Amino acid sequence: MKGYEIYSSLQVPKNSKIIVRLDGRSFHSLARDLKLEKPYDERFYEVMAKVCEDLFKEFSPIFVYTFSDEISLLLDKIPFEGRIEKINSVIASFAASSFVMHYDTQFKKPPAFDSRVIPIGDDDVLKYFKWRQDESWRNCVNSHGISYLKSIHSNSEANDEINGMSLSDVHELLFENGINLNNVETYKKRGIAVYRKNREVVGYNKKEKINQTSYRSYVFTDWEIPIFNMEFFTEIGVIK
Ligand SMILES: Nc1nc2c(ncn2[C@@H]2O[C@H](COP(=O)(O)OP(=O)(O)OP(=O)(O)O)[C@@H](O)[C@H]2O)c(=O)[nH]1
Ligand SMILES: [Mg+2]
Repeated sequence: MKGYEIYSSLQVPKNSKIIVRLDGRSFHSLARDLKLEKPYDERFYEVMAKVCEDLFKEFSPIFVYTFSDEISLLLDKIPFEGRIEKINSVIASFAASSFVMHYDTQFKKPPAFDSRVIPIGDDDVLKYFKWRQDESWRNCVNSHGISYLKSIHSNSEANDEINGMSLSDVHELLFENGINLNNVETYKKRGIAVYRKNREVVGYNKKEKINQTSYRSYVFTDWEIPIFNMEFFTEIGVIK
C-alpha cells in the first residue's frame, strides 16, 4: 500500500532556501463570525503576530512576515528532509492550532490555513517580500476605501464603486474625505515581521576580573518595519 503514496517523495531541491506561505482559509467568513473590526482588527493582528512567533520558535526560519490572513516564512534550514507534503501539512496545522490557542474565543468552525512551498534564491528574497508588502499596502488602501464607501452607500453600491477605481483613486477619495493614510499605524500599511536581533549583555569575567560584553540573540516582533529595502535585510542578517 505504501506504493500508493506517490506524492510523498516530492522534495525541495537540496541546499536551497524556501518560503512557506500560509493563508487563512475563508477568513472572510471567520472575520464575520468573530465580528472582527473593519478595516483592521487589532486583536486579530496581535494573534497573527503570536502565531508568527510560535512558528519562528518551532521551525527556526530566518524571517517571518505577516499581513491580513497570510504569513510567509523564509527558511534556510529545510525541515522534514525537504519533504513537501510534511512541510505544508505540519506548518499549516501548527499555525491553525497556534491561532486557536491565542484566540480566547468560541469559534463557529475550526480555522485552517493553506500552505505552499516556494523555492527561492538569495537574489529574489527582497523581490518576494516587496511583492507581499505591496499587497499589504493595496489591502490597506482598499479596505479603508471600502469601509468609507460602505459608511455612505449601500454595500453593493460601495462594492461596485470601488471595483471601478484605481489604487490612487481610492487614496485620493480617502484623502479628500479627511482620511489620511499617512496617519494610519505602520503595521496596517506595511505588515509585521519577526526575526532575530542581538542584545548586548555585559557579564563579569571572574578569572580576568573584568566586565565583558557579549551578544545574545532574541526573537523580535517588529511592528514598525520600513518599506522593505536591501539595507534592512542585510542589517538583520537575512541577506548576506
Ligand atoms: N474585518 C476584518 N477582516 C479581516 C482582517 N484581516 C483579514 N480579514 C479578512 O480576511 C480576508 C483575507 O482575504 P483572502 O485570503 O483573500 O480571503 P479568504 O476569505 O481567506 O479566502 P481564501 O483565502 O481563498 O480561503 C479578507 O478579505 C478579510 O475579510 C481584519 O483586520 N479585519
Ligand atoms: Mg485567506
